[in-house]
Amino acid sequence: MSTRASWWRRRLAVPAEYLMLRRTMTQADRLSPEQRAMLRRKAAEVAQKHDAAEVLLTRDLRAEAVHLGLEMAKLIEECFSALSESPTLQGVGASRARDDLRWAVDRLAKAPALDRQVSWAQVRALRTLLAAELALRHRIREALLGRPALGRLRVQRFLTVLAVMLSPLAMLVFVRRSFYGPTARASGALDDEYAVDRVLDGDPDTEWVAAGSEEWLELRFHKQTIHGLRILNGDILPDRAVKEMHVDFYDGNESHATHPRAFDRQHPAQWQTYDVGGIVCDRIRIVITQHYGAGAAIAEVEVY
Ligand SMILES: [Ca+2]
Repeated sequence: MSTRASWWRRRLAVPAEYLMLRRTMTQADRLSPEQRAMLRRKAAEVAQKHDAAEVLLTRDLRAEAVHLGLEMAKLIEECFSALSESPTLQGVGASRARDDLRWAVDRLAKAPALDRQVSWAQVRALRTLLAAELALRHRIREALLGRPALGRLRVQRFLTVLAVMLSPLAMLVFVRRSFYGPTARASGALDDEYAVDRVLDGDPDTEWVAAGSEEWLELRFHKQTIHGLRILNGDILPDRAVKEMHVDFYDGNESHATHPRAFDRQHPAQWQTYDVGGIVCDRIRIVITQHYGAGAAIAEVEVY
């Protein structure tokens, strides 16, 4: 009888942790603000090296791309070591991605220094390494959230589960967003309350607030045909909103940029719509070229 009870307890532990985030919060409390800031810097550096390695690969600069990939993997391992007790990094998906990462590092450890000597097998290993990083990125980001941000995430998950239980349509939307929906990242954020995922929560009263003056925000998703983009300017903080921006639509490394557009300063904030008429795309970057007041802010981004 006790075996049966413990079996069910183990089966329920994963969904219970997903909803309640108890262990995640306990682990978050063990990080000092300095440790969290240092690990966030490393995570930002990981994303930066990933992007740079992709650019180098498109120019066939294989050796330097491998070099950056290995540096990126080293930083990921450092983040993993510091966050190994976090439940978000203990699941099957995280474990598989980390195995892929180590497999790729083994194959790249002795990669030659000249581009022409880097084999296609090593290029494939580098692509595996980059894919593993993408799979780990949001997990590491979640493990680095502080208690207030985790509290908001818990409320968001409760509301999502409630909506799914009440509506088959909501379930379809949830499944589609889980597997095909965008994830967001940005050059920086003012703090946890104004993190970049605020642009995808469907709530016009929450927003991403940029940390500095020259900022960008990027959405990544499975390659698909999109018809346009809607962006709602920020209006929560009195001195933070976008004044001018342009949007780059990417398919792999091919990009199509829009002309700069201006936002009027309005309260409530206005939407800008970009109709692109059906293009294949896997990444959209919003580049802020001017802002009102102390910096930029965006409340919502919708891809259609
Ligand atoms: Ca929002």
